[in-house]
Amino acid sequence: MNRTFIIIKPDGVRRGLIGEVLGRFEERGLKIVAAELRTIDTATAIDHYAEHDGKPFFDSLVSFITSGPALLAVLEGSADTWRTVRTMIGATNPADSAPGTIRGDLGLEMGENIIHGSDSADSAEREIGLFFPNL
Ligand code: DAT
Ligand code: MG
Repeated sequence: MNRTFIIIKPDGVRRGLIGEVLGRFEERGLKIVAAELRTIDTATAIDHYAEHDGKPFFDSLVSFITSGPALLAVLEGSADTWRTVRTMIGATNPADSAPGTIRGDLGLEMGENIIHGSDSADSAEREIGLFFPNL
């Protein structure tokens, strides 16, 4: 069992894309082992995005991710699940996110880019602990 963490960001929830995005993971064969619709509080958002603290987009990133309900989920696969999910999400820059990926099919913005996915096994463990401490 190998897990990773995703957030369908407030833009994705607002646009009604929860089913579309979770459906892609389910069709791929990943199992949803936890899911919750939650408006992330500011302290948790700052902790989650700590690696970006000090960057010019940090404040807008935190206010965006806390701007409304987000869908938090833990996905489980057999191995390298974080990497499988990142590949399905696509590149951060919309100019580089390939068709067939979530961002490449559904988004066109650098900030409001629908979904977050952990970027390493260590990040996955840290983020699952931050958002689902009882899991
Ligand atoms: P990712 O979400 O692909 O892991 P990241 O961790 O580098 O990307 O950045 C986190 C989020 O911050 C990203 O989804 C969108 C926003 N962001 C990143 N770089 C940015 C930039 N140069 N300008 C504006 N927003 C940016
Ligand atoms: Mg990241």
